[in-house]
Amino acid sequence: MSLPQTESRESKDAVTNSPAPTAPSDSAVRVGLIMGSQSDWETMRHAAAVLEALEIPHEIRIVSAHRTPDRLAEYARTARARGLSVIIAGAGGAAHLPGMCAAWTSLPVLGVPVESQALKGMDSLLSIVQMPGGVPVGTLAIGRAGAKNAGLLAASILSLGDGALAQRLDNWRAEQTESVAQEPVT
Ligand code: RP5
Repeated sequence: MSLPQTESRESKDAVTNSPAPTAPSDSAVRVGLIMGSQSDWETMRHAAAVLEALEIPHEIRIVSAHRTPDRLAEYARTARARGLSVIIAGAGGAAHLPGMCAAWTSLPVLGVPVESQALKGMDSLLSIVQMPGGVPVGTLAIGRAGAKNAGLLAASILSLGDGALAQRLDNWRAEQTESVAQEPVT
């Protein structure tokens, strides 16, 4: 399991090679997975697991809207030019990360409300979902299911221009269907 990093091999390659936003190579980072804190990793690792299973190159960063605002601005403003196609942003509590990320970029931003201790993620959900008209964030469910579905939704978006990924995604869904038992274990 890889932990969130401040730098990754993929991102260095992406910056160094300055990939064209509309024509990424197979190995170019396509999804940015960001979270407000190390404490979010336990949730956001489920998004990373899906991206890994579907062989989608991605980078993982801690970017806090409140504690590292300049890092957020730099990350989001340069995301498209660095070749990213989708950003998954997870945060909890006063969860401004996805919304502020969407304010800085017109790339699709998928927001994952991390379950907070105090309010069970309702604070996170409402902070992320109630964006003003004009700056959208695609908001997923609270917690692990939301993170997993953010990975799958990112894959769906990317599959629009990637037939091989579309096939991997269909295979993933078929395997999921196969895995559901006819009867519960009693
Ligand atoms: C948010 O505050 C983070 O996204 C995290 O969910 C929450 C708590 O952060 P820590 O105090 O655990 O670093 O910004």
